[in-house]
Amino acid sequence: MDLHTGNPPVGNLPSLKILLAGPRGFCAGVDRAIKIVEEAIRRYGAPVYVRHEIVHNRFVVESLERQGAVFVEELDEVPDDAPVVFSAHGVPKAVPAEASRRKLFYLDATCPLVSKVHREAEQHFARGRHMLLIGHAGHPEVVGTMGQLPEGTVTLIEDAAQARTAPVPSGLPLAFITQTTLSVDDTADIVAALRERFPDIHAPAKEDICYATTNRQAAVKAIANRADLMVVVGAPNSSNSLRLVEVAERAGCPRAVMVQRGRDLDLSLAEGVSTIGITAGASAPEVLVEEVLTRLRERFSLLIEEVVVAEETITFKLPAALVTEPAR
Ligand code: 10G
Ligand code: SF4
Repeated sequence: MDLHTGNPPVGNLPSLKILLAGPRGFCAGVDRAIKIVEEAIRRYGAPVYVRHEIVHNRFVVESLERQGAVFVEELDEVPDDAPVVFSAHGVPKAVPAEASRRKLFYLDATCPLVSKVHREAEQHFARGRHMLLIGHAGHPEVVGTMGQLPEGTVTLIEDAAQARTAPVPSGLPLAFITQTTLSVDDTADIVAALRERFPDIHAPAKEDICYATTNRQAAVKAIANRADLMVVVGAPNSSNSLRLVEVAERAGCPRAVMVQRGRDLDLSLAEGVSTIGITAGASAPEVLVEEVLTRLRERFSLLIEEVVVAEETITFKLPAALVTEPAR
């Protein structure tokens, strides 16, 4: 019996075991960000501009484009009379400041868990601490978090080697904060190196790596050593999805690949394999996981088992302007 469809094995197709990681796919911050764009289009009409991909997924971006969203990278591409939404990854303070100066109507889809890190950064700064931000250079969340504070007050730390050697200003108390989508294990190593070098460093009261990142990595670990191949549905610019590929391989899966769509999966990878694990990054909708299953059904009769390591019930409210304010 095919556990996913309830159907018996199809024809003479060879059977293939599928382990579906749970949780996988959309997190609460992504769900909220997409709803913000959809609701803005509904209230204000197209076009609604979005600064940066609302989340790092082409399928999501293209479906919002069809509804009337226009994606740009910078605010100067937004006309004065159009609403603009800032992406879920967060923006430097200069962005809303410039939007206000231009009297643009803007909605901030920054995930509340990223905004929480922004506030931590401000509080450390207010207490005179120099900040070490653990994260990946150039990633929009890192750009946004660094941009909460004046230039030169945050040092980016990308790995344990930098934690041991990066120059920091002398005589100032230190604190660290992190990007929300990092590898839990790599970050633990980096934090250990920082604590060894700076025993008095201030740490976040509660993990900056978010619940969704933590749960998706734990779910991959739970199935990695039972799978011959791990398929991660996600995009090459999606930090949290890239981490799932790494986590799978480090947790004992012989091979992990990322696919954006079902059609991207090279079926020859599944030949001679008995079990495939499947997960999806926080920005990848479940319909794309279903595409991967449909693709595999071209050659195999699937036996699907879902392995759930955590239940997620968290949701985030939409910005007040979309709940209370009448349409313009
Ligand atoms: O994993 P990253 O940060 O690259 O983003 P994403 O759009 O792929 O997934 C959702 C995560 C965020 C919005 C960053 S907190
Ligand atoms: Fe928010 Fe975490 Fe999702 Fe980022 S990955 S949008 S921090 S819930």
